[in-house]
Amino acid sequence: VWEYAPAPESRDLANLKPSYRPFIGGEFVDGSGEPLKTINPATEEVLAEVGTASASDVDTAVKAARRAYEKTWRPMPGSERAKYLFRIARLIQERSRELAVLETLDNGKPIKESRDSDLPTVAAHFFYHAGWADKLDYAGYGPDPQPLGVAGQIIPWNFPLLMLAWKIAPALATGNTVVLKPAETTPLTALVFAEICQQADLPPGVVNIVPGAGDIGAEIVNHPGVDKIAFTGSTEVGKEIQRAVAGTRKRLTLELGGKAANIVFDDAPLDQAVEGIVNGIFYNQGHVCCAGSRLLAQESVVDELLEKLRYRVSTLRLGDPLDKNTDIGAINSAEQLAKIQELADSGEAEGATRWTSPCPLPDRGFFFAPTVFSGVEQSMRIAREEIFGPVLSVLTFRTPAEAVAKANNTPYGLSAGIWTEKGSRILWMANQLRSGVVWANTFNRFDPAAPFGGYQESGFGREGGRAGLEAYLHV
Ligand code: TXE
Repeated sequence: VWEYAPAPESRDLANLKPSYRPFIGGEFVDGSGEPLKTINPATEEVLAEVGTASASDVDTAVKAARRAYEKTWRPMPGSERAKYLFRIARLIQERSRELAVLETLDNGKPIKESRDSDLPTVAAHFFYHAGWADKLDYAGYGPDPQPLGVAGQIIPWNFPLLMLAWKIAPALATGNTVVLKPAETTPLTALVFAEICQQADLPPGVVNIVPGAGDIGAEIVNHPGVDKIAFTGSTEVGKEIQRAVAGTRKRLTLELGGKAANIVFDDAPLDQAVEGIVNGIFYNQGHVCCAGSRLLAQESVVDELLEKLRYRVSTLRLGDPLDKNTDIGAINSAEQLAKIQELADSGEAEGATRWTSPCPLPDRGFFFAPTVFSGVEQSMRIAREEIFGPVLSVLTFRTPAEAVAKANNTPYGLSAGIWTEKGSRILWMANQLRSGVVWANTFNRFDPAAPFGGYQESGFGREGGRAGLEAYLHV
């Protein structure tokens, strides 16, 4: 019998922390927006009430960012900016346990992921960019490349703190100041990050955090004082932002949805591939823009691969995200759960074979059992649309050329995976695949030195590496 014990931490954090308010000009302020309640998706309990920003708070934040840009951050030598970024990186490490627990409570992701993957990668991102701050001339941009100014940054709920790091670290390293809006369902770690900015003595106005819903994101996008917009989220909203920015002087980078192919050849070490497939689609409940949501298996091995895969998936533990043995946590919101259910049902209705892991589901909270669809055709919605949940669609191919054609048969183009022993095939495939990232014999590996971003409707611009710096500089 499944016994679901509510996480004690969720009750401890039920009170409003003074910092769960907008952070503008170096201070936590009472936002004049309607307060929002953020819930723990594993228990459906209210975690905290968060003060939100209004349009006029966004205006104040942009002005604070502009002042900081002109008076302190832009004139400051890169070597000084680096010190602040190193300090922030170390404070993130010092507070990583608190941040990991809070991320898990607010987002629903397993603690072993937030502790062992999100938080170390967040810190690494700040360390990496701290290293660039005084070396931009070595990046080949001349002795003193100019920043863009004030960056408006809008992030989603799937990796709340990591997406913040991807946005804020390069912006600050290159001398820009920021106004960032976290997602409405996961604002908490961004506000602890604001506390860290205070602890690090970051000059007021360099980082401003404005919690709120999509309308506050739109206020940032449309504000005339913003020089650059960086957005990660749905393709739909990305297109809306692109339309809003068209005809203005604002620079734009978009990191949007995906429908990645994870391609397994018959010479691949299958057990290793199974681990990569599981990691590719079930990591973070599949709430990953680069998730390997389409498995393309060579026809000669599909039966063996499916058998191994179903066995392995049935061993995944689903449940309390704070339990360190949990592999699959909660779906972030009721809306996202409904979207996953609807798309999975469409797969069945369109004739694919549905297999669901026999794991028990808790009787409250938003959970969805790992699901594998076989016999999937390219025309089916589950092969075309981003599900953003723990649902894998399995298709087959015979030749490398057919694998490439099927992998590229998507309006997206964020990532892909290849599993084969043949190095020459990896190189040929990587060159043929229209996607920003190609992993070979691994999946979902992230490194701040490696540029990440999409082709086609997955967006444009890169985050990470040298290319990520260019997104915040006049080069
Ligand atoms: O995204 P939204 P949602 C995909 C995924 C998911 C779907 C919907 O398929 O199921 O999108 O998720 C802010 N102007 N991805 O609805 O709405 C919003 O407040 C400016 C993939 O959560 O795009 C939030 O901060 N901002 C993706 C952020 O945009 C606006 C990650 C993202 O929310 C806005 C998330 C507007 N008009 C979802 N409307 C990925 N690439 O990883 C909303 N926002």
